[in-house]
Amino acid sequence: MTRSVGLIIAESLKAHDIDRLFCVPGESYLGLTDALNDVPEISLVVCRHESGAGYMAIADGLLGKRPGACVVSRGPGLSNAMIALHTALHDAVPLVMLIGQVERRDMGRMALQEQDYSKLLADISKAVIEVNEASQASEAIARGFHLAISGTPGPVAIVLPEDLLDEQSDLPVVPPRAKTLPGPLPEDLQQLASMLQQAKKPLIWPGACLNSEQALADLERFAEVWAVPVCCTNKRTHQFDSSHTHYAGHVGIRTPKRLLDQLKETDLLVAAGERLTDTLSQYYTFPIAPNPQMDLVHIWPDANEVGRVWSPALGMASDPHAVIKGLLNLSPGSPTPERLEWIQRLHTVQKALSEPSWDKVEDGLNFASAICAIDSRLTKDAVITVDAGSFSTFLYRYTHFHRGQEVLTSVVGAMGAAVPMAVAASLRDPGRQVVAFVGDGGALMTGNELATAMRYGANPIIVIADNGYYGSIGLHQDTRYPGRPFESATQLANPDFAAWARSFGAKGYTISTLDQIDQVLSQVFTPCREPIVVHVKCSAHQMSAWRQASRKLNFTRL
Ligand SMILES: Cc1ncc(C[n+]2csc(CCOP(=O)(O)OP(=O)(O)O)c2C)c(N)n1
Repeated sequence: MTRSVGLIIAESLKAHDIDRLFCVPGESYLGLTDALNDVPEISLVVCRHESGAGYMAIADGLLGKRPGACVVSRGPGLSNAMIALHTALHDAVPLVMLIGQVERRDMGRMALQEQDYSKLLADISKAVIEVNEASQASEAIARGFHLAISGTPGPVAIVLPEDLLDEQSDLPVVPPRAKTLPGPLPEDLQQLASMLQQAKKPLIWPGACLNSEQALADLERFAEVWAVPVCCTNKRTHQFDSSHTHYAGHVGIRTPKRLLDQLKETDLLVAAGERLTDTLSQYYTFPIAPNPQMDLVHIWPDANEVGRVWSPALGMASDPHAVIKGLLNLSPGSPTPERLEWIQRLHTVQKALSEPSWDKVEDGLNFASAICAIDSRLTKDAVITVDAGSFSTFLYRYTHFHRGQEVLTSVVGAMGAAVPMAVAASLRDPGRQVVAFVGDGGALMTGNELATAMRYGANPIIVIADNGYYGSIGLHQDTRYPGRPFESATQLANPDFAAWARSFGAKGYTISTLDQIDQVLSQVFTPCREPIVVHVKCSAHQMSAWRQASRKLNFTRL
């Protein structure tokens, strides 16, 4: 049947399980927005900023266990959306971003908002697919989705010239291409099994590429059967249940020394679908790059990544779930008493660090008090979205995460992810509890997506930790230049966030004192149709769960 390329693209997205497309509209892809009227299976979610659309697509993809998709306009639209490409690339999250382009006859003339995407996105995407032939439109979508999930997952850009979308074609929709999973070599699996049997203090770090429910259930069984403790790696705190006896704590950007000193005794570190990175490896010291101080086994589904920074004792270019399943079919032998003591010791140390104790501070709430009260109200299947900032240290320290929960964030630390991700999560599963945690800085970067929540009936709870500063950066300055002022670069003037929320039609509450916490939270954590914003007036002195500022700050709120 002859129809427009715009319609062929929409049908191709549907064939790839896309039922929700996040966008800010643009004149460069009118042929697609018009065609979507004829594909009712895809809902268009119109956002207030392209970064919001990109973050929502990332969250929707993670929850749907397939790439999320968004569409943005040429030049300026794409420029606003690039933060999502950056996060997807670093976090190894599949994402398909469609981008409008000028008409083909004008290319190279610097026509309105024209940009050469192959150059611009060369270092921030896995591939840029430029569609210049109607006959290749559907094939381009199939290739884009396949590339996004293959090897190291990541973002793919598909560029659609404006005039192409109105061209007619009778070509059929190209069906999705199956994911090809690399499996472990039998001899590598045997070697890993014998390393695990001989190790005195093995440790597992799961990561981005171990994310299906089944994979995480198998990881738990593997930990038990093979007697191996498991850490949650930087911000991926839902991958292993914190109450499990084999849970060995959260290793992230600032891992407390008490835990780190214990973990460093490991003689066999298995990074299972974890890229490692500078932040997780404590800036290349644990494991030491390039030659680790322990036996390192690096499992990642792309041979280019294994051995790129570290020289592992065993590198496996394999799907980590396939490795775990393979090990579950092999015999672990009996664990030694030393090994059992190791598991128990790590669990005890991490547990002590998450005990609900904190210092009282003068200039506002210690955010720990709010976090501990919220923790007991989080459901076992809550979606928790987290922005970048020091406030998140309280969440990662004091929350007792469960495996059925889902933590969504920009692991690489791009601000502005939490609110849009929470909106997307709430749309994906309206009955599920969705709670966003964001600082006062991040809240006003993408908090305008509250309007998107209102328009589409999403109802996340958004907790804003207002310490009056870009606190994380203030603390960095304080560490680098102790005693020197950092207010000029980091202090913020904030609105009344509860009133701000109400101006959108959402509900808004404020917590300023300890005795307001329970009273407010009991209203917040009851079923509600609207989004809810909880404005927590926090201490600036206690910006982090692990340390206070080295000197008295300007406590006057601007
Ligand atoms: C988009 C973006 N811009 C800048 C930064 C650098 N940065 C990291 S944390 C931070 C401050 C966050 O402030 P806020 O949201 O108020 O949280 P707080 O650290 O005060 O808890 C900044 C500016 C970043 N990570 N991402």
